[in-house]
Order: sequence, then structure tokens, then C-alpha cells
Amino acid sequence: MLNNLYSIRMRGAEGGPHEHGGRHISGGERLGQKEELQELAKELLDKSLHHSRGDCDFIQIVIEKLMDDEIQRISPLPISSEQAQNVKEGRKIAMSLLASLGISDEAIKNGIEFLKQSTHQRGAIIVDSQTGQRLDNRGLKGVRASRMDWSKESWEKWSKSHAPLISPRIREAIALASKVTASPYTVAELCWSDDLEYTTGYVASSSKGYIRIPHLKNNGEDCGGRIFFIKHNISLDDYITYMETTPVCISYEDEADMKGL
Ligand code: PML
Repeated sequence: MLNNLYSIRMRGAEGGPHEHGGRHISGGERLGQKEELQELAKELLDKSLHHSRGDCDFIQIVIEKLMDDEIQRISPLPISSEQAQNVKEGRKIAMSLLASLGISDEAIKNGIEFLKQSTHQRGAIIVDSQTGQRLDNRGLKGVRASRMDWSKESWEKWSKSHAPLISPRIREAIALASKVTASPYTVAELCWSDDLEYTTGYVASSSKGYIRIPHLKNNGEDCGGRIFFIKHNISLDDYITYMETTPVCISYEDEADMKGL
């Protein structure tokens, strides 16, 4: 019999809770079985307490039991890397990848501008891939892709063949990008971290996979976040509901019968 999975997620802010004006510092998403929850809570707590963006004085960890039939199982996006020597080159690569996916120049320009100005953004900004308009009406809250993680077996399998890339950051980023691009309404995701010292970002799409790009910002800058470029004229409410609530487990197809997925 399959064991139920739980969603465990963390958000941390400095200066009080986010909704009372606190500055977003850290967030994290995992799925796990009951007996793993203490360890996962500790990992997420450690993440929030040791962050280069600041010292959290508000940390919330939420745990929810998931029903097995509500969990979507999807494969991880394939990963590849581009080379760039500086921010100009890195952004040029990102822009040309986004253009090759059919995103308009206006939307690309706006997406990059949003990320350059975004220092307190919590969730993603949703941008119409044709008009370039910001569509979510969420301000700094944005839209948080939530309730996703790798199955234990899939992460172990992936780790064996991607040794230099194994890190909690990349683990979370691929899980998130795989969920985001699994929506038929996502054209692409553009992301770079708002952590001061982390300058590699990515462009993700269902057709080209997860493409890492170095130097999407300068070292020491605290701007960053995520842009979800979406198709024109779709139901935004349904899109946001999928991102925020549908549980997604990243797993290889041949694991469908494995215990614990
Ligand atoms: C983040 O940590 O906030 C986003 C990570 C983006 C890039 C991860 C990678 O190195 O592939």
C-alpha cells in the first residue's frame, strides 16, 4: 500500500510577517512521508535561519497531508548549460532563448526589467508572453509555485548522473521549473536568484528544458525572482490555482509502481 505524502513549506521574513510588511528572506518546498517530516522541517528551518539576504524574525512552516489521487507525477526537465562571461552576455543568451520560444520583444524587455527592480518580491510575476503586460494583481506577493518536490528515488537517480550539480538550490529550482512548465499555458520561465552572491539563473520551457545561464546579474545585487511568461488569453485563475495548490511529484515514469511514490 502507498503511504501518503505530506507537503511541507516554509516562508521567512525580516521585520515581521510578509503580510505586515516584513521583507521576504527565504522560502522552501518539500514533499515527504510522515516519518521524514521532522528532518524536512529541520532542513527548512536551517535554510531560513542561515540566509545571506538577512535574519528572519518571522518563520512559518506549514504541513499538509496530501491525498494520493490529487498528486500529479511528472518527469524532471532535462538540464543543460550555456556559457557567458558577464551580465551582458548572460542576459543576451536569456533574451534570445525567450525569443526563440515565441515570446515578444516587449514581453522579454518587461520581464527583465521586472527582475532588475525586484528586491522584495515573494512569488513569481506572471507576464503575458505577447503583450508583455503583468497579469497577476498580486504586488509583492506574486504567485508562489507550491507543493512540489522530487520523489526520493528520482532525486537519487538524478544525483548519480549529475554529480557536480547536486545542491538543495538546484534540486528545488528544477522541481519548481518542471511544475511550472508542465502547465500547457506556460510558454517559459525566467529566473535568477535574489540572493546577493548567486548569479546563475535559467530559462525553462517544456520544449527546451532547464537551461542554466551564468551571470544573469552582478555579484552583490539583491534583485531577482521569477517570471512566468504565459499564453495570451488564458484563464488566469485556473493557472494560479494550479501553481499554488496542485501537488506535483517529480518522478521518472518507470517508478510509478515503486513504494512510497
Ligand atoms: C534561487 O535560488 O532563488 C533560484 C535558483 C536559480 C538557479 C539555480 C541553478 O543554479 O540552476
